[in-house]
Amino acid sequence: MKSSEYISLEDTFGAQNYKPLDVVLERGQGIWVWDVEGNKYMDCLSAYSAINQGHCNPKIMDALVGQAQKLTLTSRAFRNDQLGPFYKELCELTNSRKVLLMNSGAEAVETAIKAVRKWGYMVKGVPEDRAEIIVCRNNFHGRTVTIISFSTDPGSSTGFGPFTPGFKVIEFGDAGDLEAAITDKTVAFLVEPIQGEAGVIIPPDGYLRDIRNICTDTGITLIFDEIQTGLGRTGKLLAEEHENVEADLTLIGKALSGGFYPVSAVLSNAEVLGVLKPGEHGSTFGGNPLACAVGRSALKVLVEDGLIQNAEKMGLYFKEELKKMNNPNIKEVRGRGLLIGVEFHPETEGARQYCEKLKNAGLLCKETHHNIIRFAPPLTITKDDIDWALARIIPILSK
Ligand code: IF1
Repeated sequence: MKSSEYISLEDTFGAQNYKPLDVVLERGQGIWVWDVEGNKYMDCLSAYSAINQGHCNPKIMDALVGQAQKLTLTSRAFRNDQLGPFYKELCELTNSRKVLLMNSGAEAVETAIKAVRKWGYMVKGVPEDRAEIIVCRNNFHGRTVTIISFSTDPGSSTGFGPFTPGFKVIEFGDAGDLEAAITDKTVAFLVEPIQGEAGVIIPPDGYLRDIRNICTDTGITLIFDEIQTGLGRTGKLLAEEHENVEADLTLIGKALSGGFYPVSAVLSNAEVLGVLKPGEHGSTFGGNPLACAVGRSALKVLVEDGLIQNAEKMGLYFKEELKKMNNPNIKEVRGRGLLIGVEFHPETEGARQYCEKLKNAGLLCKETHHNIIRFAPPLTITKDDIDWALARIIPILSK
């Protein structure tokens, strides 16, 4: 079948909750993907940072296939021989004390919300059903009803009410705003260390440290959503390391499986996860042996293949070269590691059109809003690959 036939099948039988670029992919390896006509593209999105280890990473694939032939799912009614070792490796790597495994990123966020609410009632003494969680304007944490209840993007929430109460929105990057919003009912502050969907928004230097101090001083839990920024993407294992801070709860997902399988985790440094008792939370697939085997391998690849350091080095090179473009329509090039945003002045409205042109030149990326392009290739990318990308990006984005 041709691309057009696959596209027509999708459009005929599928819900239209996406507007993808018209490229039908059938194969991937490392930073490259191929469409059904055999055209080759560099993937500069990495499935929104789930493919940090590169497409079909052979070591993770071996772990997946090996485990699939042994045992895939036990449910948590029984124990399995992959769970304990995965917990231990995750805790040691991230300096955490407790882990709770789920599947999607949104489920990790939901888990954190439940845990900090219960912690608020049991440990902090907040009156039952009155807990408040502070979040930031332009946040993106997922698609469930509770999570979109505190989205400030009308496109994500309009028409899906009634919403879950108990959230307060403040400005991102302004520690004073956090301080002013905290009350005796506040149980947590949930924030992305770099806002991804909002357009790779990097907070001012010192912000992560300031909010850490405020949360400590006021006795509220700090939750970092590192589902997109974590696992090497920004040149550190976790983006919180850029300011040497540790959240009380850290949420990871996406690249925790290298894109083979949905695996997410709530990492806890404090007592928060301790409030959950048997029967109070769970998931059929969360913590299954296949997910654990894949997750163990995905972490091992990140560390042993030096992908975190590579992201730092290659990201810096990529960003500095992009900054040399002198197109007056470009407002800013910014990024940390291999999470890079190119923002055009809002009136240009051209981000999607650039993505179409880049696709035709053999490079896949995705706009966020109408005026920002995000470049986030797999962390396995080399300098030669980046030069290949720049040779296509610069002529297209320069006009
Ligand atoms: C889609 C965006 C990226 C996330 C953060 C939680 C989740 C995400 C910081 C939920 C998910 C994905 C979802 C995906 C698009 C994508 C995205 F553009 F929408 F914002 F990456 F930038 N926290 N982000 O970024 O994780 O439940 O999806 O596993 O199509 O909705 P999930």
